[in-house]
Amino acid sequence: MSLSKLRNIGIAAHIDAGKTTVTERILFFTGVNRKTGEVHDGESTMDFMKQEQERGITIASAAITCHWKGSQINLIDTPGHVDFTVEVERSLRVIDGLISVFCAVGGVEPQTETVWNQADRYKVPRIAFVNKMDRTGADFYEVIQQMNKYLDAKAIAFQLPIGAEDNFTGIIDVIEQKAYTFIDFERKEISIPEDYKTTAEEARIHVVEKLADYNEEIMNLYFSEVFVPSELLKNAARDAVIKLLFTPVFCGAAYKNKGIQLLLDAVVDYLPSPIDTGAVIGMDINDPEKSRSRNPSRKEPFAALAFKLIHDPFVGQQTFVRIYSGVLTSGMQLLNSTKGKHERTGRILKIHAKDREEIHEAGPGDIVALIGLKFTKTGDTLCDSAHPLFLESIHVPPSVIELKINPAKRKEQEKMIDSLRKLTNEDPSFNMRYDNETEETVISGMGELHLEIIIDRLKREFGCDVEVGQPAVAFRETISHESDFDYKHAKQSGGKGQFARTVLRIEPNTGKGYEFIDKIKGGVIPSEFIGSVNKGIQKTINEGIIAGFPIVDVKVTLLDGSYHPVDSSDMAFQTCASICFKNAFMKAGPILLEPIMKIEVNTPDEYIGDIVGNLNRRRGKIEAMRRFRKGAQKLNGFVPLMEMFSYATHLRNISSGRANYSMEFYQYEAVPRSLQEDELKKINEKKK
Ligand SMILES: Nc1nc2c(ncn2[C@@H]2O[C@H](COP(=O)(O)OP(=O)(O)OP(=O)(O)O)[C@@H](O)[C@H]2O)c(=O)[nH]1
Ligand SMILES: [Mg+2]
Repeated sequence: MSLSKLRNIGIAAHIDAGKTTVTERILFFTGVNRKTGEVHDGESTMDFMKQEQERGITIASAAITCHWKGSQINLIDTPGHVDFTVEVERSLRVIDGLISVFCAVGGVEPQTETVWNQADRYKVPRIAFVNKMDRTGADFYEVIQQMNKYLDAKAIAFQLPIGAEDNFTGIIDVIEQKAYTFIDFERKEISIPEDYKTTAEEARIHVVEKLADYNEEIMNLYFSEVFVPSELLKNAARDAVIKLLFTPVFCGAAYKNKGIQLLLDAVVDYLPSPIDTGAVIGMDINDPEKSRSRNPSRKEPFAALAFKLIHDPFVGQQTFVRIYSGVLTSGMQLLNSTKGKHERTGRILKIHAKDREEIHEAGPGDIVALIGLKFTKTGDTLCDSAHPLFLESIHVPPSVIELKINPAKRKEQEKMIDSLRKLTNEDPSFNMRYDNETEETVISGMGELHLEIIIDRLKREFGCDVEVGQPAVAFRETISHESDFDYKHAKQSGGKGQFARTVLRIEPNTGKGYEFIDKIKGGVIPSEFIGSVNKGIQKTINEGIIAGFPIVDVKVTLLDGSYHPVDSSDMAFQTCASICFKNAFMKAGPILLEPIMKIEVNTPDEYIGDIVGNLNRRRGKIEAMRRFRKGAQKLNGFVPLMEMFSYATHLRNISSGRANYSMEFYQYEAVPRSLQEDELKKINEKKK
């Protein structure tokens, strides 16, 4: 198959918009499945995890391959719930095109905006599908307006719905000026209904006008008032989609089997192949200023990105990679340039939801799972060791909720840690740490649901029963100003003593993480111990100082020091640096950082006063309020996560269950000075 016939695409949207249902119907209409499995019956092919089936939601992204009109489509279905946003992130990183799904009633919802921004970040061309046209309140034109207003999507209708809600009976193809209706599982061409003729013609003129902006040939025809052929319009539209200039909008009702075949046509017609996407641009491994590119060709050196790890009880660890260039064969030696280590690929598998097929070779554009990799993690580059490069990694949001976890049976401690480690390998937004003071394991993730799923998986997949504490906020620690400290660590206890001295300067490094600078001159600390100093500091950084939370955003400069030819050692320098750093930290105005969340509340008008009042009491900041439906408003703002536990119940009580909300991480901010003292006391008391 020619690469121009390949479509690597994803499907993303707000929770419940119908992504999985659209995917299921795609499987059905392309002949992969003989029957349609419903998400709410726990019978979809894509949502095959037990936890997904029980809850009727998608948790992990799943991939499937199908064929349509001579093209091969590799499709990744992603979850909509904010807690699993890293699944969207990694999928967007490796796909060439996206179907952005909208609910015809809900329009642009909070997660739609998030996903849209993520797709912008990875520059993924997209088309829009307005689903659920059969639902009460469905309004195709309103959704397009919202896309333009809130997403700046430059959205244009490429289809028009015939009727809406219960009367949604068909779809008009604007470019071809054809109409279709859907009977059972068939689409049938009909003539455009009389009362839609003018609207349909106007819609086509609108498309022509828009495309004239990007295409000279169309512009000339338009000005000479000559009919613009459909083929020309489609080619120009394809070009504009690939250049991210605009978004064609399609519609349907997946659940009612309406509009899916036309959506598949649109995927083939408008979304890019790896050839259209062109060369992937990476970085030279020695010089980040120099770019290195790879064309999607079998003749180029091998380059691929690992984007997902799954622990499979039958085949062991599966590492999913997207290949950009070159050829991969089983047994081949590769360089993991991110880790600086060599890897040998074992078997190569093609994955279809939960089934797998072994293949012996894979090339540009392929998405495959590799067995047998040892060091590779999500976001790592795999490449030809003779032609190394770094590819852009994957953005991972911080984990903001944590809880303590203990094995139900004491002797299962090791098994629990081992299982948790496997889960952290799979999911970069899930972390674990050991609290030295309380001698307990603490796990952290994106939200309460995220951790609930992890605990459920621990039980079912790993047979590991655990006891957990209450979810709490994952704070961070940092400093507010610069400070220096000079510390000498000297111990003489019988035989060989310990000696090390370090002088450290620490400064705030907002948003830039941890940085270590070595300014030692004249070998006053031998080079072999510089690494020990860094290691000692990093250990302390992970453990925290004022409340046991990881320290972020500090720049540490090693200014001076001294050593002893006999008594100095790696250990002595680690201990010295750690104590020196702790002292400098305490002098530098230590502060506690708390996660601030972006919140959106949808509510009928009558509750708005109570909701705003309540959010204010939770230290919330309201940014905007807008009407999104008659008698209902959307409220946007920011709130500290710490104040938001039990908010769901509260909101239900205030609004008699009629308001709903969604929340996602925004950024870390300092806990207000007036609260820090109290908070620290609470945290440290809990540990006792
Ligand atoms: N009326 C109507 N319901 C639909 C339509 N498409 C999907 N649904 C229903 O909406 C619910 C959610 O659908 P899903 O396909 O699971 O939505 P999703 O976007 O995959 O949800 P997450 O993966 O959890 O974010 C299910 O009960 C579907 O049957 C549609 O076109 N019309
Ligand atoms: Mg889903």
